[in-house]
Amino acid sequence: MKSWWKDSIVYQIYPRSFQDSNGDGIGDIPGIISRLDEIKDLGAQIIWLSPVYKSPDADNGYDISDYYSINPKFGTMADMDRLFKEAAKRDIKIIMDLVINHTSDEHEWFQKSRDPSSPYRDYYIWRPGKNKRRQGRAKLPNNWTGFFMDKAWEYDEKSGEYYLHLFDKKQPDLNYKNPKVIEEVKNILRFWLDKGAAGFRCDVINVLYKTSLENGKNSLAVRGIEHYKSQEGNHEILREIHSDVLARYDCFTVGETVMVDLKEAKLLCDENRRELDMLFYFDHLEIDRRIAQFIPKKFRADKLMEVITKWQIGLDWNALYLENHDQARIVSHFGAAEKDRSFGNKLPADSKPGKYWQQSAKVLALFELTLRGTPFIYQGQEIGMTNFDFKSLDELDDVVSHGLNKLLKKMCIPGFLRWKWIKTSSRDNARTPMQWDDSEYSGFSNAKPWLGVNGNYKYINYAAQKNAPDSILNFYKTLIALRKNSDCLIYGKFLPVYADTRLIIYQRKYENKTYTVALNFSSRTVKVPLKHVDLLTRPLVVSTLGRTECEDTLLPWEGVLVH
Ligand code: TEU
Ligand code: CA
Repeated sequence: MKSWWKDSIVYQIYPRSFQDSNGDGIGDIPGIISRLDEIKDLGAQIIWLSPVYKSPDADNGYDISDYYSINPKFGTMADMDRLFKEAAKRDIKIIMDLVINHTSDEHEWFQKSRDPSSPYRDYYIWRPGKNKRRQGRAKLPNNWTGFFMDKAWEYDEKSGEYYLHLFDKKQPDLNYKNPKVIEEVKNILRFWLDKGAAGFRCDVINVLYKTSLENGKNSLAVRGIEHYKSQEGNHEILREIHSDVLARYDCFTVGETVMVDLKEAKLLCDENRRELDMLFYFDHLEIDRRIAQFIPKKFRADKLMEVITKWQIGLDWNALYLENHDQARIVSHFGAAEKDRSFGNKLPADSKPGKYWQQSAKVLALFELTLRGTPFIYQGQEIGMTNFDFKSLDELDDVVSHGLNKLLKKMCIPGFLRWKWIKTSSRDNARTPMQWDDSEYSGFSNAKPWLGVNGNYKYINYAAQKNAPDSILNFYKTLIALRKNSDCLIYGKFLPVYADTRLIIYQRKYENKTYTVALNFSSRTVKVPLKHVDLLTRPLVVSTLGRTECEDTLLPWEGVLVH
C-alpha cells in the first residue's frame, strides 16, 4: 500500500550540532527554524528530531528527565510549537525521538522509585544483590553487561538495592511488566501527537521487555541479551501502544532495533501485526567491522550487496540509511573521504578531502536513494561531511568511546590500537557541528561550539555546494527530485543482478518500467561483465560523473542509473 511516509525523504536533525541561534555554542530549536528552508530545498518532507526533551545530557538527550518539557539549552515549548508551525507551513512533518526503554536517573519517577515503599518503586527494575548482608559490595543480581561496555547494575545507597541499566548508569531501564509504565508511555505519545508530531523514531525499541533476569550466556558484549531481545512481551507492548494510540492518528513509527535479525524484523514490521511501520537494522554498516562494530575489516561490495539483498527482499518496506548520530560518516566509512577507502585512516583536520571524496559520496547517495524503502538522510550527509581527526580521548564527549576505552584496557589492548579503533568508531564523528559555510565555526555558531568543528569546513560546506552544479548537495537534490516523481524508484521491486568485490548491479521494476543501477565502489576502472553490458548501454538517466553514456566500463567511483 502507498502512503505519505513511504513517498517521503526523512532528514535527521541532531539539534545540538545543527544550528546555534543564541551564541552559546549549542544548536537549538530557533536555529532549526532558521534552516527549514534549506531542508525544504533539499526535498525532505519529514524531519526526525533527535531528543529535545529536558535531560541532564549524560547521553546527549537520550536520558530524558521530563518527556513533557524542552531542554532549556534548546529553547522552550513555545519554540517547539513554533517549529511545528513553521515546518507545517513548508509541508514538512516532524517525528519525535521516543526514548522509552529507560529514563534519566534524574527523572521524577526514578527519584521517587528509590524509596522502596513508593508507588513508583515498580517503574524500574530493582533487585537485591546476591549476598544480602553486604549490599553495596555484594554480588550483582546477575551477570548481565550493557550496551555501553559496562556492567548492567548499579547500587543505590538510598534503596539498598541495585537497579538495571542496559545503557549508561544514568539511564535506568523502565519496568515493562508494570502496566502503569505502559500507560505513562501512551500519555507521552498522545501529548506529542496532539501537538502535531507525525510519528516517532523509537529508540532501542526491541529490548523493552525483560522476560527473565536469569544469568546470560557467556559473551564479551551485551551478556544477557537473550532474555530481553525481541521477546513476545515486547511485541505485545508494541501492539497495545499501536491500537490504543497510534492507530488513532495519521502517523508512522520507525523502530531502532538492536541486533535484530530478519526473522524478528519480519514480525516487528508485519503490516497485519500492527507493531512498527519500519525499522533500522545495522547489518549493512557492519560488513567491514568485527566485534560490536569497532574493529575494521576489509570492505567488499559483494558483501554489501548480499546484506542489502537479504533485507530488500526479506522485508516489504525498509528504512534506508547510511548515517545517523551514532555512526561514522559514510564517506569516511564506505567511501573515499581521504584515500581510496579511508575507514581506519586518518584525515588530517584541515586538509582537503581526497581525490575521490566527492565521487564516492555521490555513489553512496545513488545507492541509498535507489533502494526500496523510506530514505533517511543525516545532517551533513548531503554535503559529504567526513569523520573528524580527533587527537586524543579528551576531545571526545561520547560515553561509548570512554566505555570502550575502559573495556579494551581491561583486555590489555595496547593504547595505540585502542585509540585507532575508538577514533574511527566514535559516535562523535557524526556529532561535530554542521558545516554551513567557511566562516569561523562554520556558520554553525559565533562562539566556540560544544564539540570541535571539523577542520575541513573550508572545503566541505553547504554554502560552497549550494552554487556548485556538480556538488554532492546538488546531486542529492537531483536524486530526491527524480525519486519523488517515480513510483518505480519508490515502490519498484528490488532485483539483484551482479556483485563482485568492487562493482554491484541491481534493478528496480514497477509495472512495465525498469531501472538499472550500477555502482563502482573503488578507485579503479571496472569492466561490466559481458553478460550485463546490454543493461547499461542505454542513455543514462544519472551518472555520478555527469556522463551521458557508459557502455561497458565504469570509471573510478562512478555510479549510473539507466532506464
Ligand atoms: O542507540 C542504541 C545503540 O544500540 C547504540 O547506542 C549503540 O550501542 C552504540 O551506538 C554503539 O556504537 C540508541 C541511540 O541512537 C543512542 O544515541 C543512545 O545512546 C542509545 O540508544 C541509548 O538511548
Ligand atoms: Ca544555542
